Order: sequence, then structure tokens, then C-alpha cells
Amino acid sequence: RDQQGDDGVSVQEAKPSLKRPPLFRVLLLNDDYTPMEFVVDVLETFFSMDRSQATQVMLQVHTKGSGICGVYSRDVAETKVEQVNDYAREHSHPLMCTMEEA
Ligand code: NFA
Repeated sequence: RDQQGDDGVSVQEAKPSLKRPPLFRVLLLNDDYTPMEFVVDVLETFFSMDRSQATQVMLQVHTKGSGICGVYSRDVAETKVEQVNDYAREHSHPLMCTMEEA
């Protein structure tokens, strides 16, 4: 922030910086090949969803193109994305997990 002294000269004041760290949405993207059951398994295993919740999110991804798995700190979001993409590749599925700032 800028403030003018009585000599009319502008100086910079330090702003009280209490910044909360940014949050990130972790997303799954639809594709034509990954089996629905595998996506439900991923949502249960890596995002602690029950079967009914996991099925809802899977269907959202399938019908809308993408869906939110959860919202996390940068570190946790990066780890989830890597774990899901590694797990999908290990099983030879093209499923894509990504993140964006919330
Ligand atoms: N679209 C995939 C299918 O019809 C299912 C799917 C859902 C894939 C969600 C990726 C994410 N088999």
C-alpha cells in the first residue's frame, strides 16, 4: 500500500501479510476406454469415498467430461495426481488426473 508523507512523497508500507496458502481441486477427466469400475475403485482408494459417492463422481466425469475428487493443499494435491496417474498406467488405462487452483 502507498501512503503520502507531509512532504507529499509517496512511500511503500508493508502490508500485514497473513496469506492463507492456496487450495487445489483434484480432477478426473473422462476418456472412452477406462472401465467405470476402475474409476470407482480409484475414487474409493485414493479419495476415501464410499461406493455411492464414488459412483456419483464417476458418472459426473463420464457425462460432463470432468469431476472434482477433492480439494487439498498443493503438496497433497500433487501427490494424489501422481498416485492416480501411476496407478492408472500400471493397469494400462488412459485415465487422467489433474489439478487446478481452487
Ligand atoms: N467413459 C468411460 C467409459 O465409458 C468411463 C469413465 C468414467 C472413464 C470416468 C473415465 C472417467 N468406459
